Amino acid sequence: MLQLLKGRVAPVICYLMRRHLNVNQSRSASKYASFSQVLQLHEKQLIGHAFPLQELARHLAPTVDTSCFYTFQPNYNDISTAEAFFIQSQKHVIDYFTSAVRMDHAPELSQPEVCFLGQSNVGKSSLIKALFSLAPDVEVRVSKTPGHTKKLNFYKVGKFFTLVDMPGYGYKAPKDFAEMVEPYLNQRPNLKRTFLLVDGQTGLQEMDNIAIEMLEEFGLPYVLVITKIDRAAKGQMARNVLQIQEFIKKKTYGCFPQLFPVSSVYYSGIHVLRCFIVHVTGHLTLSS
Ligand SMILES: Nc1nc2c(ncn2[C@@H]2O[C@H](COP(=O)(O)OP(=O)(O)OP(=O)(O)O)[C@@H](O)[C@H]2O)c(=O)[nH]1
Ligand SMILES: [Mg+2]
Repeated sequence: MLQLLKGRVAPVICYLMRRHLNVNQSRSASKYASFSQVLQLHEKQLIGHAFPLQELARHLAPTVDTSCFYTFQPNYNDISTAEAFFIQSQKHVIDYFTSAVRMDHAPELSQPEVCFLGQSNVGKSSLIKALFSLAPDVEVRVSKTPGHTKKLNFYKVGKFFTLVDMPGYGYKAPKDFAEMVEPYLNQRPNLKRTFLLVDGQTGLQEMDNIAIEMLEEFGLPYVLVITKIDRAAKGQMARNVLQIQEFIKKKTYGCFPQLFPVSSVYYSGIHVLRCFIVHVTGHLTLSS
């Protein structure tokens, strides 16, 4: 699959480049929380930051079908409009609301909801934290230790929608993971979209396939988000993205055809994902 990349760069150079990039980026990561700051970048950097899939497409051979990379294509105005939903004000409160360990403890809410599912440590809580980076008072706990999130945690975005952080499956998953998560997914009436997170370094793993089977069986609409893209080398990313796109095309019904690659550390892909969330919860129609 590596031969799909236009040119090969020696792994050592790749590694040094990434290290260099990471050092420089880490100094200024929070600078890019807002799309208005990303818009200040030169076009090439802007695309790389805001549209990681399009950046990846530039490095693929022209024979590779990348049409699904462009299924959801907001323009800059759409992205800025959507971002306003994630900015806190007196009238628009963004905050942790409550937690639940069982479906019958979940709050009854009429506003649309989206949830974040994936293996323990894949970056669910970090992603929610990154989405809320323009509302820094919202406390979202992340940890290096897998199995950190133990409950369904509900975060309200004003009157508009709710984000739900979930415990992870796999290593160190809470014992009652299935009893907590399956009824939620199967019965939640206001659940508009499930975001299933997959690590960009490893691609789909056995446990992810089981989660996908469950989502398919429940007939839920879901989206695959590729996490930690700042850690994955370009070749590795390309291989995983193309394999996953192929899998979606051939084996799934409920999965959105486009992947959403993100880095919660550098906010790459976060602005488009905010826009997608506002769109699927019914608060934004794309202008083109
Ligand atoms: N480099 C990098 N690290 C990340 C990213 N997202 C998460 N991490 C790290 O991955 C680890 C796990 O992150 P969490 O967000 O707590 O993962 P989680 O999926 O919520 O894990 P559980 O609650 O245990 O299921 C932490 O050390 C994060 O800092 C990312 O985009 N880039
Ligand atoms: Mg967590």
